[in-house]
Amino acid sequence: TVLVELADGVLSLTLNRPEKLNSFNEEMHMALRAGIQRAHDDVTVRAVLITGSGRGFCAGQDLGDRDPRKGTPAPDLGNTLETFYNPTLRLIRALNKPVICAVNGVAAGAGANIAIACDIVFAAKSARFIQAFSKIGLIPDAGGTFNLTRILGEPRAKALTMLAEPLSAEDAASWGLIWKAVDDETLLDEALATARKLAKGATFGLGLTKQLIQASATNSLDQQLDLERDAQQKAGKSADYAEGVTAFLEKRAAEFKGK
Ligand code: LHQ
Repeated sequence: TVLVELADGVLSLTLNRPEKLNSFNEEMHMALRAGIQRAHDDVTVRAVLITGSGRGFCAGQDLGDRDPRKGTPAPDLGNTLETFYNPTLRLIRALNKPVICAVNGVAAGAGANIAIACDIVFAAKSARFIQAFSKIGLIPDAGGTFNLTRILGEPRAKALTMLAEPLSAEDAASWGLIWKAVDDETLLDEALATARKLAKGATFGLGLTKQLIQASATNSLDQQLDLERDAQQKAGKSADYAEGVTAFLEKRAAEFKGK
């Protein structure tokens, strides 16, 4: 349910249930999580690329997994989040390596919010982001209430989630919700080129940068200045910093090792 490929330091994870628009069943949840866990554990992985196969990126939870018409008791969705979605969200945010997302088609419900939780998001111009939850009586999960509100502010976060109207890739980019909307034909090449470039970069420093920016959500300026001091101290002792300065002085391209 998830295609996994490691090349040039980039671990590509392709959601692969195209006939269901890559909506999440339990197997796909566990496969995606295993992929991101591998990125944590494997030092040869220096960047991650998440995309979807077929015409969609991800339609959120597979709603065919449970059918209220069959009279089954209401499922415990809190448990579903705690067991399946929240660990994946936490793993993406905790990973000290850049996570690039290539949104190749519709991203709905938790599928939209997992995309938004990635570090650098490209979307095909034909892709749409739909906060579909309100249409079925649910709340925006997978970090949606946190990320949408921080990125867009309350007015847009509330309208997007309550109205569940599709947001085009170009609007998502102009609203600052994603990095770039690109032509459908070039999406994967551009996202992969970016992932490869980052994988060759000073990834130790990139991991610190990611954590600092995420920490700022709940910190004061004073707390961030303290964090910057401590992180720069670590970055300053890294082999990548020594190599970066040496390469600059020698007027050549740096060869970073990610440590
Ligand atoms: C699907 C799905 C799908 C199954 C398309 N499931 N089959 C929820 C509950 C539990 C715990 C915690 O969290 C959550 C979080 C959530 O993610 S809630 C939100 C769940 N997702 C949705 O409500 C989106 C449902 N899908 C749609 O609204 C549409 O399919 C979109 C707008 C995504 C795409 O529309 P179209 O491009 O017109 O495609 P389609 O509707 O024709 O879908 C293609 C096929 O994929 C179709 O199957 P079929 O056999 O008829 O060809 C759909 O039934 C299937 N599919 N989404 N979530």
